[in-house]
Amino acid sequence: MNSKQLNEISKFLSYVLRHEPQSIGLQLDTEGWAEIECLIAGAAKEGRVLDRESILAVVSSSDKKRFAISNDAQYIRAVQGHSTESVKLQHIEKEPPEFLYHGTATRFLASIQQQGLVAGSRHHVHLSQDIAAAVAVGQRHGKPAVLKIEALRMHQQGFKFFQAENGVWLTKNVPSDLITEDDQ
Ligand code: HQG
Repeated sequence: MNSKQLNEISKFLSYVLRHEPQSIGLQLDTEGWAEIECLIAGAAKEGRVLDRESILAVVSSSDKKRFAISNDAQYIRAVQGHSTESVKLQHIEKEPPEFLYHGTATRFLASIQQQGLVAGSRHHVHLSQDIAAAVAVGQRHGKPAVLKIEALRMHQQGFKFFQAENGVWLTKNVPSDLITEDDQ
C-alpha cells in the first residue's frame, strides 16, 4: 500500500473512531474501543473495502500513533482527539512540564486572547511538548502561531492535565493570562 492510500484510510479511521461512528453503524465503548470486524463490516456497507491487514498497516505507520489495537487484537481505538459523546476516555492524569505549546492560526489570536483556549467540538485542548509539533498543528488552520502555556502554574492552580497514549497533552481549557505568544 502506498502512503496516499494509508493516509486516506487513516482519515477515515479518525472520522469514525473520533467523531461519527454512527455514520457506519459502529458502536464504540466509553473507552473508545470498536470491534475491528464490525468496523470492516460497517465500512463495507458504505462501499468501502477495508481489511484487517490494511487497518494494521495504518496503525503501525501512523506518524503520531493515532490509533491503538487491544491486547487480544480484536479491538481498535483512537487514542485522543474525540468529539463523539459516546466516548469518555479515562486519560492518565499527570503533572505537566513547566511549559507546553499549542499551535494555532494567527486569525484566532484575538479571540484566544479574549476567551483563552477552548476545546470547541473536541473533548480537550491539545498541547504538545515541542514547538515543531505545535507549528505543524497551526499550519493546518492557516498562518501558524505558537502559544506558550504556563502548564505547571495552571496545574498548581488546580487545572487537570492528562497525557494520551501518544504523548499529546490534554486539558479542558487554558485561561488567557497563562498564555503568551512564542516568537519561535
Ligand atoms: C482554536 C491533530 C478561537 C485552536 C493535532 C485550533 C492535534 C480558538 C482550533 C489535534 C479558541 C481547533 C487537535 C478561541 C481554541 N478562539 N479559536 N478561544 N480556542 N481555538 O482541530 O488543536 O493529526 O479542534 O487554536 O496534532 O488544531 O488529527 O484542534 O486552531 O493534536 O491526529 O480552534 O489534531 O491531530 O481546532 O488539533 P482542532 P487542534 P491529528
